[in-house]
Amino acid sequence: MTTVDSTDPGPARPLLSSRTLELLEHADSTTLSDLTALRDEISRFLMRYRFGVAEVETKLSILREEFSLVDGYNPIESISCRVKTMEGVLEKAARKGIDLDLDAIKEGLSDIAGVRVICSFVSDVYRMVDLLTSQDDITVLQVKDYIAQPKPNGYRSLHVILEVPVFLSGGPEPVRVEVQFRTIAMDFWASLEHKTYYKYDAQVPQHLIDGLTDAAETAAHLDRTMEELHLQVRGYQPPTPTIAI
Ligand code: 0O2
Repeated sequence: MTTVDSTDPGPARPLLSSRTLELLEHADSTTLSDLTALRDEISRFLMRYRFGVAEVETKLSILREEFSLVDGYNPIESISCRVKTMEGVLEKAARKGIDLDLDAIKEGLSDIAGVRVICSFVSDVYRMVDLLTSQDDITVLQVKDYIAQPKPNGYRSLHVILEVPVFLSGGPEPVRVEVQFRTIAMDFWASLEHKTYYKYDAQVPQHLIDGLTDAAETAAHLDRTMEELHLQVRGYQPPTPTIAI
């Protein structure tokens, strides 16, 4: 009888593919040093975005904690961050017809660094956007308000593309970050819609498209209802409807 050791990692997988190993075996020293320089340049390029994301995340976390401590109320449910992989960056640059040159990519792509902020209510979305974008060191480059004007498929969120300075040894460098603000309901919808498009490779059956459009309406309605209830819990009295005589 054979026993299976669950801690056994199994046969070691090579770090590099056999094709890469073969190329490296036949590469001369100039090619190798070129490859090393390229790797270092890419690491430095992506590093700035990681720092940019960290700066924005810190600003949001400070606001979140201040609200919790002072108001006893938390307008931010969660904050998540990601920096695209170099593979993802190159794939998107190629798709958008941007030269595969780091300066052109820096100019042409605004979502290499991304932060997603999930708020409790729509009013919190706008409050957090204001509090973040009014900070002195933040430069707003673009705002896309898909809450005020949802996409035709029902997608709702508020996107801000901003620049935040990152203080490196050579001085400050502005880094572009895309911050997406949405409510829990909007996020729930967007993640299901994303999974659906991924599963069907964009060939989504019409009944699912229709279902998603309906669900977007339901999510928007839920956001409105939850906000009204929240205001009542916080002591706000909705105006009494006037009766026309
Ligand atoms: P990922 O993996 O989330 O980053 P762009 O393609 O970004 O240059 P666009 O389409 O004008 O230009 O940008 P927009 O409208 O600001 O949307 C960018 C991001 O918003 C997307 O990133 C998604 O994260 C999200 N998004 C926009 N529209 C939809 C939608 O209809 N459904 C869902 N689920 N998400 C959406 P990426 O690059 O597509 O992917």
